[in-house]
Amino acid sequence: MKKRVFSGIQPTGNIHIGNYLGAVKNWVASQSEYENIFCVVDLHAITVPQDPKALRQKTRELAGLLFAAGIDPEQSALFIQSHISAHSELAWILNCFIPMGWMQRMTQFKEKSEKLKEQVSTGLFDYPALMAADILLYDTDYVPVGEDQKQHLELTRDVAQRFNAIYGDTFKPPEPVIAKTGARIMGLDDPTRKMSKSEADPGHAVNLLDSPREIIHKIKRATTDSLKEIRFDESRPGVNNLLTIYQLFSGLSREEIAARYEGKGYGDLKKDLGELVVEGLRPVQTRYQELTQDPAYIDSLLVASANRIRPIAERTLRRAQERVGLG
Ligand code: ATP
Ligand code: LTN
Repeated sequence: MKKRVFSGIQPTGNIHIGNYLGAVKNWVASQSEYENIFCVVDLHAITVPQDPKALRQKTRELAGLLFAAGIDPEQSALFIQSHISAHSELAWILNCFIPMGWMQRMTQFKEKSEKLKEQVSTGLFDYPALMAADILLYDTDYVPVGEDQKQHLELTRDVAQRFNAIYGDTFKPPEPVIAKTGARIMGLDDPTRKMSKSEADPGHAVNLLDSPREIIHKIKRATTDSLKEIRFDESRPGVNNLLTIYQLFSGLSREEIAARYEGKGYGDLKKDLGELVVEGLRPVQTRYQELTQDPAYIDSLLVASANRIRPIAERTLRRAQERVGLG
């Protein structure tokens, strides 16, 4: 029996190389080893204000990009969260016994709510309960995510264990899988903050659909420091971030990269990195253009996936409903 992997990604903003290197590339690489379920989490997206038309379009665009990046519909399920109502239904049950104090500790909520101020919804606060439902519905073994999701995964494990302690064995506590390199790609404009979809500055992130010109321009303008030497060094976040991106797109070791840039300047590194990223994203972009010629095909793949895995989710939901005395 293959172990089961579940992960999700929000159809908000533009998918960037942080999402790609920290999450999607790893999902693609380990597809044959596991039974995979990947989810475009549109219910999570509406925790912050969205334009309805744009959300529907972004959801399809993201699904197309995930297929283009190598998610193979033969090996992996890829579906839209709102197509399986068990996600919302289990989230409600979990809501009713997750202590408020656990939720109040979530740093992502604190960060996002500071930015949104009076627009903060109850759904944003409750985001981790829905995420726990996503994962627990499928008896997930592993959840590959970027570093920023670690706390939500810990909460999910705690939720499973607490529920099991109260009602008897119901949920499988999942294990997070966080890559050693690339789990936290930083913003190009400000390398002290994580690269994020919801950042407005156009120089912040390289998006998967950026043109070669845009990619080269953004990398050229990336913030570094006034020192000269090019080496991996956590205390120099700008150059460290560029070198990490270089490492992941080139497949070279840190030592090989350090040797290659000995005695060279930031200009050389940025020029080469721009070209490397352009070439690295080219196959994804080409495949995306091909796939989107036929939007109905993408939709049919999403629906087929949802139909295939819905019974798993419904079985778990029923188990939880029975345990708490519903129905
Ligand atoms: P936002 O910052 O607007 O919340 P996001 O960029 O974090 O969005 P998500 O859809 O929330 O995007 O994340 C999808 C996946 O990408 C998750 O596994 C997440 O951990 C990972 N991820 C997000 N940002 C980065 C980053 N800067 N570096 C590495 N992985 C990342
Ligand atoms: N919260 C995640 C997206 C997400 C997810 C999930 C990831 C929603 N449900 C389940 C893994 C498993 C994010 O913001 N990156």
